[in-house]
Amino acid sequence: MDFNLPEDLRLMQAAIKKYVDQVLEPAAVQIEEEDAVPEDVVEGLREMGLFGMSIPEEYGGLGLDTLGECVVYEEISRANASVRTRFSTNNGIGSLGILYDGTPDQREQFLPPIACGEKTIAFALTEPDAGSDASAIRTSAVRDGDDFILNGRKMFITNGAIAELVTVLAVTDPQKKARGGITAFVIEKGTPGFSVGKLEKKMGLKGSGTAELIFEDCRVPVNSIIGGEAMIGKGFRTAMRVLDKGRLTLAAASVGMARRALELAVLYAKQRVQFGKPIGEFQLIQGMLAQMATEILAGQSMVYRVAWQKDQGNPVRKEAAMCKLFCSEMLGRVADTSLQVHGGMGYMKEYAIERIYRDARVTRIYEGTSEIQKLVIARELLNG
Ligand code: COS
Repeated sequence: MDFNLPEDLRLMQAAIKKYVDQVLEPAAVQIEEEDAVPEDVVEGLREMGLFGMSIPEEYGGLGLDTLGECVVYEEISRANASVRTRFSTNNGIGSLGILYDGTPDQREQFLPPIACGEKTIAFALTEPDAGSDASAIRTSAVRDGDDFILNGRKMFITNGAIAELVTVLAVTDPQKKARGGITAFVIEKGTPGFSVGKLEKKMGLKGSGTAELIFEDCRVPVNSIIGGEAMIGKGFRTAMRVLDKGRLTLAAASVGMARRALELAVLYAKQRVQFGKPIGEFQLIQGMLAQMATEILAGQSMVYRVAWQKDQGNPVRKEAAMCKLFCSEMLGRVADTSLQVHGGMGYMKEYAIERIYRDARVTRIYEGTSEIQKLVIARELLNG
């Protein structure tokens, strides 16, 4: 077994680390206050090719494998969780359906502008009455000649307000639902009947826009179906495959955030003097640091191994759910412990751990709650 990252990946990791330290860290306060990722930061992400890091080179992407993608997400997430979400939908949940199941024409048309970051793509599955129970979506797509007419509302859509393209899951056969009744469409901004609704105000992830999308008699041609006619009714499976990968990359991001929380705790433990010595000299603090570091290594090892397993062509549905479950829960514990090491200072906005603590909370919820991950794991154990 060789646990060394390939040379080209190590170079990329080093370049991103530099970008994080020189550009993203200093921009963190601005992102938080303005609740937006500044355009010069977005341009920097474009220049590094990050909008298309997992998209094959033939479509203008970097063509990184899953391990490479996880390493990048981990490194970027050390700085800021919302910067990751700015480009992650282009690599993951937004574009993957087109990559997996799109027609050759759809790939040619949509992937190059997504890969270079000229266009942002979002993924619209969740609805007010369909969160964990994804197959309960109600947005309908009714056939009318060579068109489909969509009606319904999507909520909590990351990048929804800024996206030029959206992958939308809609019901084409209410009787069949998840088994042949849900279809995936790719819909362009500006299509009559498609509009952006409410922008959410969130506890954390400031800078990552979360929007409601509204479809009112939105007419789209049959060739908006990802994969064309042949894929009518097969969209739920596409969405689930997309989420399998999304869960793994989110686990990698959780590891990156946890690493940052630990770095901050170590720094603080060395600097903060109480009872006449740095608090890092007290065994109770040392115990916290040791526990955090150990859990991070466990999470990172899982992610790298499962990413490698996926890159070998193995199914990883259960393992991706395990990574998401463990790493997001681990991040919750690490962020909490790091804040505890900071004491009262950690509760103050001027310390980065306050933001990380809030940003961490949603990782146990989005792209499938911890409870859904357990359900996926248990089903595989019992039925696999
Ligand atoms: N890959 C490929 N196909 C999958 C799949 C996967 N990971 N998971 C399910 N499917 C297929 C099943 O094989 C089944 O098709 P067949 O009957 O043809 O075999 C179909 O999809 C329905 O699957 P299932 O019966 O498991 O559906 P359920 O309604 O019971 O729900 C869960 C499945 C709970 C796993 C799903 O609703 C889910 O992931 N929920 C969470 C949604 C989520 O993560 N939301 C976050 C917001 S989106 S960013």
